[in-house]
Amino acid sequence: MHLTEQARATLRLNDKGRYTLPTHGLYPYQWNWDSAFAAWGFTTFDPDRGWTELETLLSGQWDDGMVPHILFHRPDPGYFPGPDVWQGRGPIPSSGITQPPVAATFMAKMLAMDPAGAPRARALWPKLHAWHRWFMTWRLDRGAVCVTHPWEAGRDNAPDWDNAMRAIDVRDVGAYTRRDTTHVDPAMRPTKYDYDRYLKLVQLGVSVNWDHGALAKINPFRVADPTMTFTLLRALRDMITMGRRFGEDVAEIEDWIATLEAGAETLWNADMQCYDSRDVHSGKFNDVLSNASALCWYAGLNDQRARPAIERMLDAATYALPSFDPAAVGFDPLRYWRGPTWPIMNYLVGSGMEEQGLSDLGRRIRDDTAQLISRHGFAEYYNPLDGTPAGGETFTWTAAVWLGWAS
Ligand code: 9WN
Repeated sequence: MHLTEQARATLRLNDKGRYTLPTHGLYPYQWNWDSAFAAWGFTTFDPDRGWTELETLLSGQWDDGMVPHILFHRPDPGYFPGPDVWQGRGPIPSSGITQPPVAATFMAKMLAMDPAGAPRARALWPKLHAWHRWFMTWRLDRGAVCVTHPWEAGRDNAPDWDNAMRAIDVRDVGAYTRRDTTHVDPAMRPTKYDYDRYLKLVQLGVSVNWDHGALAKINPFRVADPTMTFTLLRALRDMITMGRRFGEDVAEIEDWIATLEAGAETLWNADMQCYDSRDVHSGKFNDVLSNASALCWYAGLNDQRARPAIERMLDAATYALPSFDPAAVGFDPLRYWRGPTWPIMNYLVGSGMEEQGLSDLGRRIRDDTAQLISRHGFAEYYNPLDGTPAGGETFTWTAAVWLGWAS
């Protein structure tokens, strides 16, 4: 079967009717940013199904505007922590945190591919607007967007969180059974040290019924994050373009963009020459060079300062952009967000580079991603040194990246 047909078959395989799983087994629910990729991937061959995906995602929106990172449509014992642990308070059982807000940007892409979907996009626009307002209300620190849980950033065990994770007291976290390590090799996954802290943060959220104001007061983990800041910045730009077309008032969004642009500058680590996460409690940078810095171009910033460090990371890898600097202590080419290269990030970074005139680097990331997929299939992520596929197989976002960009 030709790869494009295989990619379509992968989306169909993971399709649960109105939403798409990232992959069977390991991730048996609807995840937020995965779903935006699924919607876009479907739109390349079945736009109606693409729009339905976004509609389902936004049907899980909480009263306060937050769109959860996981929607637990149907219980599945194969994943931990499930709905009973999270106790989200939305219309559909959910987690209590969100994920990088890429959905508006993918909606704009879908609209360009399928202009007939305009009425559906128009109906979703206010919901996305409310979600973005939620970020601006609850999550800013000096204009940069904060995460309150490593899972929220979508880059779970990235070294960015190591300092903040150390401050979490896990003595009373209790016993629990992980399920992820029954699906994939534990060497590719976050450690027990990480999971104890992930769980503790969930327990803290539940203890205040996911009241964002109350949680901010007791949460030891609050990190201003380039991924969140840059994805929101980009989403807002796309919201303005779509909002004008739909006759919406976009003045407020223009103000938000100015706030986030100033906030992005507070994430520039001049010593490291990269955008870096900043621990809100200590006020210090984490001194981590990761692929998140390279999202500045996706955010619409024409920033030449960030190029040399990213180019160094690319040169140190054989395939595409590693998630963590290969020259740094602790780089691990197989362990999740501490080294591997990820199609989801490669697309966001690579397409942003192409838009901002760094086409040589963007093309390189695109070609490498295409090579990884054609040699090793639609894996969740890959070893950037030798291309070994890792994590879940038949992965939705990798299939979508093939259909929308790499093919
Ligand atoms: C926790 C589904 C998700 C992705 C994240 C990725 C991973 C979950 C997990 O899988 O996180 O949210 O259990 O490891 O890190 O980016 O959305 O694919």
